[in-house]
Amino acid sequence: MADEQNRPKDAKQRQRDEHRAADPESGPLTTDQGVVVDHTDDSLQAGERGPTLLEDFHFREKITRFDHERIPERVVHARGAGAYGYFEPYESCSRFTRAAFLQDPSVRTPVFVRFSTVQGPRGSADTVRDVRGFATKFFTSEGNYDLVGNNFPVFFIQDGIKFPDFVHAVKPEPHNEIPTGASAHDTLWDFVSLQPETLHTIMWLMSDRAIPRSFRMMQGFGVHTFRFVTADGHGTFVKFHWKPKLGVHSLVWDEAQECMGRDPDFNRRDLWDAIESGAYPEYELGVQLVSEEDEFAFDFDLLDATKIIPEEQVPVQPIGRMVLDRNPDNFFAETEQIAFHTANIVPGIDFTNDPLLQARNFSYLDTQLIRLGGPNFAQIPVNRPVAPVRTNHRDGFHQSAIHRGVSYTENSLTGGCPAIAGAGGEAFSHYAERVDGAKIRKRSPSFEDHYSQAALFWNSMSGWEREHIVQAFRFELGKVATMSVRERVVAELANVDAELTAAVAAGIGVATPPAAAGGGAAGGGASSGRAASPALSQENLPGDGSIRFRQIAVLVTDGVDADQIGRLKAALGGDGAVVEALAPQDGTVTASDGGDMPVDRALPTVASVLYDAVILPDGPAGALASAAEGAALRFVRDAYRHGKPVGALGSGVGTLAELEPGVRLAADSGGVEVDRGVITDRSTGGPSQEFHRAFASAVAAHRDRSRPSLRG
Ligand code: HDE
Repeated sequence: MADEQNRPKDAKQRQRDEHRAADPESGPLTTDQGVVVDHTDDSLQAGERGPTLLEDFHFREKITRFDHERIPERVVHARGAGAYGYFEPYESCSRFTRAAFLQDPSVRTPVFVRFSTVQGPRGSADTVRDVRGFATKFFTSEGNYDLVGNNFPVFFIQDGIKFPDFVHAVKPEPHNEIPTGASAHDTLWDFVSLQPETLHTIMWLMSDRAIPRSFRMMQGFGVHTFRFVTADGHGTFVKFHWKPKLGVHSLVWDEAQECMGRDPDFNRRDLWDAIESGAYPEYELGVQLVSEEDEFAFDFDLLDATKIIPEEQVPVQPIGRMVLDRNPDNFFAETEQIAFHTANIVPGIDFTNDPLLQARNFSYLDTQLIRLGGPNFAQIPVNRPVAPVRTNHRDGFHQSAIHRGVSYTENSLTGGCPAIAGAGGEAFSHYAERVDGAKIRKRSPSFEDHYSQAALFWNSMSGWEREHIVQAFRFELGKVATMSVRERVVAELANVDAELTAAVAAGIGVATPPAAAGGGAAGGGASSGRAASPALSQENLPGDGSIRFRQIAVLVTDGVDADQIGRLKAALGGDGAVVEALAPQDGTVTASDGGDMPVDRALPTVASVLYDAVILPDGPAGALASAAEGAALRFVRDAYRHGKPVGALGSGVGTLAELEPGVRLAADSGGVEVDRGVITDRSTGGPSQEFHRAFASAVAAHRDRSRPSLRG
């Protein structure tokens, strides 16, 4: 926080200063009217045991204000976490867009990003299986630009008119409001079974992409095809991609479920703490560009939001980077009141006729009107553009500007101001796309193929990713009570891949249907063409090898070598990781030299699922196992079966074998051994540089996929 005060402020941060409430330390408690209050713990009453008096304006104001604290939560994406930061382009993008914030690498544009889950209410757990929202507001010099994306590149439906149906299906069942934050129930799968267009995105939802380890470790996508426009009016189709510097990493389902109980704020806390500690999350913005001449060069429609453009066909070009470096001051004022709108665009960016995007361009403004209680929500500090605002809009609920002068165009009384810029120059002008056609309520035939890209996704997955997808389908469909729904989903899967279908069917008590001829491929579903896009596999998104703000547990007990713990903390902490000494109880442990060594946390208050890796240091073998009464044992077993890096030093190797008898240890070579993410060094005194390097690279790789327990 001290650092926060010293850093130079951008335009948005300076604007926030103007709106910060009075510092509580600057004077005594007052009413909303500024009257100083003498006492706030007892209401005004007639006599010591008498009734409360209506004239107690402080009491009435305090209670009324409390009664009115809540506003409607977002109908979708209710649970979220946000942060401020900046965006800077690598070089001028003037060849394909005139957008001012994409021109000058020396200009940083302030941003606010809100990450979210979709289905659950504000108080639901973070680690549910769900799409994650990735919404960015750029406070550009030409006005606010909102890129309201998700961590999947595709969506469940093709036309926005179906959105209420989809959301009603995925939300908890209407009669009992169960399940919270989960898609594993009848209505969602009934909808899926009847709407083949959902299938591609359902494949993503069943993959580990739906349970990210961290908001810092997931991709973001604009989903729709948008349009870039140059200064001379030339249009280019564009898809937006955010790529995290730390790579794309996920939880496994067992961990995700346990996290919901151990720390329902798992992702939110990670984002907050990482920023507080200075480990700023960073993402690269990339674009896929398609010239207008190539609009019909694909075997899918660019306007269909259930399709990706495979990166092997159109490479992603990096154009800039975004860093999130400030937490908000107040969750409600900022993260809750931020109002995104897909129609907030700036000169140089425009829409396409994607029917999902067109619907969103109506919905987001409409939703803010009800959620934020009227049309003046752009005046809420977090939403205020840093570009000047001069409108003729007036009045309405919560008007906070004191407008002067007349409010119509044209006028002669205020000198014709605000002036009309006219076409060209700094003004936004809509891209002059030629459109003509009959009014029809009909889906374009070019949107018809629902299976090829579902199969493309499946074909692109590595072995472990496929196993996790099968397990996810089995879990979700296994929770569906209506057998005919399970059967219909499996019948749909038969259009994607025969192996997938058989594996899912076998787990949920449904007969394997005959292989469908869907997607035009006889016998094996659409996958039999075996087209694959390696860019879709998380295996190919490892990140920059950094372990910034990864959480590493070191299990300690009396007799531990305190110097070794210090060296571990220095080495891995030097890489940016957080290294914590966990002991059976809080306070201190007695180190081998007889001194007290501070403990960071008591083992019973944490769990392996909250850490990325664990180390058993040198110390009396077995002491930890007996002292921790199961907490250490469970910790190490969970870390091992979840494929996390496990390190052991000196006699810690013996402790590891005692705690997890299933562990496979490489033969003692007298140095550092690495076997399937288990890094050991039986010599005393470490960690050696070699151990440090091997362990850090295992943490950066996130997980060893070959542990038998992970293979289902
Ligand atoms: Fe949204 N969506 N959406 N959505 N969406 C909302 O707006 C909607 C869609 C996304 O952190 C709502 O302010 C419709 C796709 C994010 O504040 C609402 C359709 C994508 C967020 C709404 C879609 C998204 C929202 C609810 C189909 C990814 C959270 C509250 C036509 C590209 C933004 C709000 C935040 C929020 C409507 C589909 C992403 C109701 C009608 C596709 C990240 O306006």
